[in-house]
Amino acid sequence: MENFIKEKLRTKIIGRRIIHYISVASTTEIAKKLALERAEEGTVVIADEQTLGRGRLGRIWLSPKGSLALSIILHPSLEQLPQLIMMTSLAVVRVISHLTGLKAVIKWPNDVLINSKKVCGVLIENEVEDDRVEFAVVGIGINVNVDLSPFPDISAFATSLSQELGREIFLPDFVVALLSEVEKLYVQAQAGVSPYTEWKDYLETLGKRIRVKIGEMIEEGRAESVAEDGSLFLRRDDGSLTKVTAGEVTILKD
Ligand code: BT5
Repeated sequence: MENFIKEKLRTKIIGRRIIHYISVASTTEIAKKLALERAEEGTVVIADEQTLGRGRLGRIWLSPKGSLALSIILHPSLEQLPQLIMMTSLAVVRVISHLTGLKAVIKWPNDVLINSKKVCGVLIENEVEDDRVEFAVVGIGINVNVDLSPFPDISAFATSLSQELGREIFLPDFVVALLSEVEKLYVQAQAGVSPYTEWKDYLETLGKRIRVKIGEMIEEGRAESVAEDGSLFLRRDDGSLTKVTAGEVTILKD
């Protein structure tokens, strides 16, 4: 897989080094270890299968064979840090659209959905010291060629590209397109062009009544808008407005 990717990839930063595993606990865990050992920016860790894939807040991300699990080491500025989640989910939506024609949308803050079902999760982990980003690890998990029916914990609200398409897609081509798209958006962000406007257009959460779980706290209201740093403005039922930077969203009935 890595030879195919290296041959086809025309990027300058992302994929300078590609480390491919058949099975690992978590590509993000490995990428973080490498980043702490000063691995160069653009290093990509990719696995055919993860045995302990990580979601946010200690949750588990299931990555059986056929799905895509990869993590990218980046060195963004502090200002670019909040844009990483936007550029990554936007890159995933664009690539799904280009390669399959399927319409994907973004559920704030980090999910990509097709037909209201989760097809991809993004996890950004970073290390900041004295206002300097030491590194960020962008973790992307996508259900590409998987049948999720043997996974009852998620099969009701998750889907895969092959399930939606009725056929499998060539995974290495998908990886090349994804890394290229993330790089394009990353280079643009470095030149001062934020992914914000296009990202916002794909946000299915806006305008909906939602419940957000923020740690132990719960807020309810209408998702009114998003700020340039990606945080969400929620209009509570009493008319007051609150800004949410992270949380777990449930869409409520109107
Ligand atoms: C995420 O967390 O959605 C981020 C997932 C990031 C995974 C990538 S894979 C490469 C890299 N290496 C890692 O170890 N992680 C990253 P969160 O928003 O917390 O969602 C987790 C929840 O999604 C779980 O509690 C399940 O309900 C659901 N889930 C788990 N596996 C899933 C899957 N394959 N497809 C759809 N939903 C899933």
